[in-house]
Amino acid sequence: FAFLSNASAQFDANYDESKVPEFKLPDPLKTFNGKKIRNSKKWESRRRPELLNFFTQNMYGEVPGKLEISSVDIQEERKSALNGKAVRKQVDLVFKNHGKTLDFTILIYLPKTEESVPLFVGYNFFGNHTITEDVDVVISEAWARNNPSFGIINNQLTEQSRGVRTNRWCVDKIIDAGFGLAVIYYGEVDPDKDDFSDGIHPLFYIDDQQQPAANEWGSIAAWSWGLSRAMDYFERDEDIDESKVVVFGHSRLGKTALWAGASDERFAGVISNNSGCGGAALSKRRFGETVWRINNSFPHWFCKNFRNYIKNEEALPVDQHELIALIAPRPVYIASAEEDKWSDPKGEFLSALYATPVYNLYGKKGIQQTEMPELNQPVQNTVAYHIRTGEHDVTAFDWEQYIKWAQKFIQ
Ligand code: GTR
Repeated sequence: FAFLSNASAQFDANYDESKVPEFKLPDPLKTFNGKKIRNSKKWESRRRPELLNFFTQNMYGEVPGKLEISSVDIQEERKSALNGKAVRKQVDLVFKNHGKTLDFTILIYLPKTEESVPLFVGYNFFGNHTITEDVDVVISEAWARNNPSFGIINNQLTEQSRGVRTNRWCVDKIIDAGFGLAVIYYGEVDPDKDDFSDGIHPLFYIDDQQQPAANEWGSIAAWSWGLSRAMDYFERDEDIDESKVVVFGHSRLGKTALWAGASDERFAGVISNNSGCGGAALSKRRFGETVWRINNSFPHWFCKNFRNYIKNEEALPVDQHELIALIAPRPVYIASAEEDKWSDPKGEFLSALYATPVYNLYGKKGIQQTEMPELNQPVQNTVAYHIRTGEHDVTAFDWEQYIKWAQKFIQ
């Protein structure tokens, strides 16, 4: 592909509703062979598996095998963190396969209580130490994308970026609401660059294999895999209620959260914050970022088979509303931002709406209005949606809504 910078890609993307192509959305309640699905049993035995298989083989890619945690190393545990209101743990998960090793660290804050607690888990973009001012959070040595405004040069994280993303993680609000928060630096699982010689992928290579096969995992599936391994750890940690773990992610990490929730049914709920193309937004609308753009700018995110749909979205036998439907009947929250046109807010809303018939099979309430809600007016059912004012970001408003919704549907 010719390289297109994100700025120029955004410039010539379609943002005109009248230029959205006409398209027919596949019916989540009709099998690829045209059989109507009338109940949750048939959904689970026939339709859900074929959809999951399609997304696995043609979009995110298959994980080529199983790998258990080799060892859990509690690097540090403090009974009194965040001014005494929380317990803090930094837990290192180590993986070994084919003579190679990978480890990643989960930073966990839990409210102080005797009970096991529900938890939000999500990745961060620039290291665990960015989400809090807490000076005891260890700085990752993994490769990071340069970001001079955070003092990140030479792909190394330093003390200078401590606390720079506190605005995106309302740790105090989360703890005060009785939830724990676990975060992981995504670069420890797979550095976000078009290079399959690093991160988790090589641990699965056979002989002199250099990269995944065309149906095998890109980076989004690799990051999702990491979340599932974190879940393996939560199952072992008595302070965490593993039946109440909500996976959260923003943007590319929102795509990751959706895929983690779809592919691993142990997650009790999913929050997609501004996930856009390849996440909650319908591909067939070709609004903002498209299948072509995303594979062009980020060739490593999806499996190679997904390239068959570049400028060919009409050939897709699925769309992203069916990714959301794979999460049913578990609660899912899709959120957009008004100025984040690149992520196609309307396409995100429509996905939530068109996933609703699958939730209805379980007697769960999805999105019941066909028009998008007003700005900053969340609709919170088992399927929830909001569009807030502002840009592509995670804000206190977003977290306030997620907490309120999770208190109702998860806690
Ligand atoms: C953009 C990309 C989006 C979204 C975003 C992000 O460059 O085009 O798909 O993932 O990055 O992750 O912030």
